[in-house]
This record gives sequence, structure tokens and C-alpha cells, in this order.
Amino acid sequence: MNISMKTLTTYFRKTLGLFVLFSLAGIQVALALTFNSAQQYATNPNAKYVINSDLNGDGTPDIIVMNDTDSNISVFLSDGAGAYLAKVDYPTGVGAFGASSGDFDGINGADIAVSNALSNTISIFLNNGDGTFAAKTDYATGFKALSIMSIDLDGVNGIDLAVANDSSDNVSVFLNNGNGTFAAKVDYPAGNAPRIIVNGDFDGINGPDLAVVNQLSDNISVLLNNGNGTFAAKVDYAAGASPLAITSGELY
Ligand SMILES: [Ca+2]
Ligand SMILES: [Ca+2]
Ligand SMILES: [Ca+2]
Ligand SMILES: [Ca+2]
Repeated sequence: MNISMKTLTTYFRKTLGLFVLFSLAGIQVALALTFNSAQQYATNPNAKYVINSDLNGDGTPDIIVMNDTDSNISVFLSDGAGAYLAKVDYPTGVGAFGASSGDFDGINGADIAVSNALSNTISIFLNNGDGTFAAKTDYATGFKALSIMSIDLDGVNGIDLAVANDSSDNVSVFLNNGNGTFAAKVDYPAGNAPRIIVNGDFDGINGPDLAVVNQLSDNISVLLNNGNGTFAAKVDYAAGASPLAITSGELY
């Protein structure tokens, strides 16, 4: 979600405690919820994208903001009482753009993977167990890594990663060694300027498959899993002009 903001605003539903994130310039997501309070938290000046994940294990989502021009992420931890602590920044590679969270090493709760569009890397932050993070470990991607997602692609060794490389027109897959370190990337060609990557078991066999939206070739590419975290050559499907976003789910 592009939130283009200088301040992060969270809204809480009275009973559910569900939160959503909005731009200060205007609500970009319409939900049929009523909100009874708003809290604002200072971000870095060029905060751009945001995800949530429970990082400190209290059952409440914490907030991770990507600051691409600052080349860092800001982590806002829940305080256990419905509010958030002041952010803690962690340096990333250059141009932190996308992020995904999952328990990559199988201990100490949810970890964070960040795609760095200008250093052509991903940065892995392993959780110390309390929502603070060890220094990053970087892995090389293709050119201009924009979007990153995490899911177990090979059925062993925990959660793996896949990245859409906008300028090298391909997808990089990183298989987990089982301890939160990752094997070197394996690249698969996509269309022209893949910007966003998603997963779904599109063929009903062999586990999660991958799909990317290609902005400059006006199509999407689907990569079917061979069942072991390697992927068959892409199959393209035409989209409208200059598609920018993609999502997956059961449509009927
Ligand atoms: Ca939390
Ligand atoms: Ca972990
Ligand atoms: Ca795996
Ligand atoms: Ca599949």
C-alpha cells in the first residue's frame, strides 16, 4: 500500500482492534468499519510503503515502514495496550522498496525481508525474539528489485522468498536453507518490467506458483511450481495498458 505520508495514522475499531493504514492525504482504502480513535506516529520524511506483522509476539500487529530514500525501515512495536512505541530504524540496502515478513529461521518469531531497488539486493532481518532485529544479511537480486513475497515454495526448510526485478525482467527465487539463511538466487524470465509479485496455487498441484505483473509488456507472467521450488518457463496472459498491480485469490 502506497501511503505517501509523513505521519502514520492508525485507526482502531472499538471492539475488534483491527487496524488499517491510511494516507493522511485521503483515505485510500474504503472499509465498512467505524473507528473511534486515531493515533499518529512520526515516520521518516519519505516513508512510502507499509506492511504489518506481529514482531514482538504479543498478538497485536506491529508496523514496518519502508523508507526508500533513507535506505532504512522503521519498526513500530505494539505496546500491548493498544498503542505503538516510537519507531526504531534499521539500515537496509539502498532504496528499500518492498518488504515481507515471516519466521524465516523457525525461532524467535517473525522476521523481515526487504527488497532494495537501487542496490539490487534483499536484506534479511532476523528477530531477536522481542521485535528487535539483528543486523541485516544481504543477498544479490536482479536489477531494481521492487516487490518481494515470502512463502514455502519447495515444501522443506521453511519459508522461501521470491522477488520481482523490474529492470532485469525476471524473478529471483531464494530457497531457505532451513535456518533463515538462503541459497543464492535462481532467476526465471518474466515480461518487461515486472513490478509486483504474488503467489497462489494456480494449477492445484505442486504447491505455490508465482505471478508477476509486467508494466511495459502489458501482461502478466505465471510461473508454475515444479513442486520443488523450481519453476517452469513463464506463460504470459495479456492485460490492459501499463498494468501496475496484481492480486490473487479464488474468483468463483
Ligand atoms: Ca505485536
Ligand atoms: Ca524468526
Ligand atoms: Ca522452503
Ligand atoms: Ca501449483
